[in-house]
Amino acid sequence: MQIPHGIIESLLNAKKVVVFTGAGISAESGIKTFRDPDGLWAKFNPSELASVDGFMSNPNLVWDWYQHRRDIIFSCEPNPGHYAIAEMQKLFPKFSLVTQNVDRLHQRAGAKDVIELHGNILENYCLSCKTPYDESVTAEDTEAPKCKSCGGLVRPAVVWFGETLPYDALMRAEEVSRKADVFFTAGTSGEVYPAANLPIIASQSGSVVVEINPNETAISRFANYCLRYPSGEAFPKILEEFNKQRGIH
Ligand code: BJW
Ligand code: ZN
Repeated sequence: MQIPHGIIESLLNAKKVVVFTGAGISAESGIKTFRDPDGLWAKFNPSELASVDGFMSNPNLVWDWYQHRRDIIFSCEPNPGHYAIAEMQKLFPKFSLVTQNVDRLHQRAGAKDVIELHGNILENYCLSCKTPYDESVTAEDTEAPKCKSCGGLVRPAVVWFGETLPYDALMRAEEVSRKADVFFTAGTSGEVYPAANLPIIASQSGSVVVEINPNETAISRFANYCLRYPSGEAFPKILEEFNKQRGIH
């Protein structure tokens, strides 16, 4: 794989770097994406499984689906893409990692201060009173637990369709995107808003936008460079080239 020199040159001059990730970054860890031909939404209905209405109609079905996905995530490991991004974080004065992923694999690879736009799948809270539910849940818990404070239904701490994103996370993500010298968008289809605005904001603010995705996406046209490779190969290669060149500079 050849990394265009313009990407490395931009990184050598960059003070502020943003990496924005989606489900594709975890694909090489064995976690399914949503919109690929074998993705979750090819088999499951998002309005049944990823909305408050769906959860209210059939809480135990939704809970069980998330328990199943948690089991898969626990059995998976971060891949070379996650590790290379965590390494890159140490190399720039200002580096922000913004993810739509709920799997916490970036953190398990050592990344710090990850901005999570769509929550996380490991925690839970009460649908009614919003109190965090700190009891540990195991694969045997196939029914949605009840809140200890109000008896309401406990749900996973992810962001479903129709729900607003965590305000602070979204504000920080938009701000770092506006200020980025180099902005990577990796493993995301760019179909889901408001997250998909971030590469557009970066592009309109003059960042060098690099897309890492084997396939063309809704946001490819905003990218200065498109690397059509899996992120588990592209990020380690970028890191290697960058380290080589920075030794020379
Ligand atoms: C690889 C690879 C490898 C493969 N290496 N790459 C019309 C216009 C604008 C907005 C809307 C609209 N209609 C409705 C909306 C709003 C809606 C939305 O955007 N819908 C669109 C689908 C049309 N958005 C919302 O509802 C959001 N909230 C909101 O807008 O609040 C304001 C509001 C409130 C009330 C009313 C109206 C507005 C919330 C969105 C929440 C998204 N939640 C999910 C589920 C999380 C929980 C869970 O995990 O179950 O988040 S959906 C799912 O999609 C998940 C993801 O984070 C998100 C994005 O997906 P992602 O990461 O891009 O994955 P894929 O599968 O789409 O793409 C994977 C990519 O990887 C592909 O391109 C592959 O090629 C690539 N790939 N292998 C690199 N090895
Ligand atoms: Zn409650």
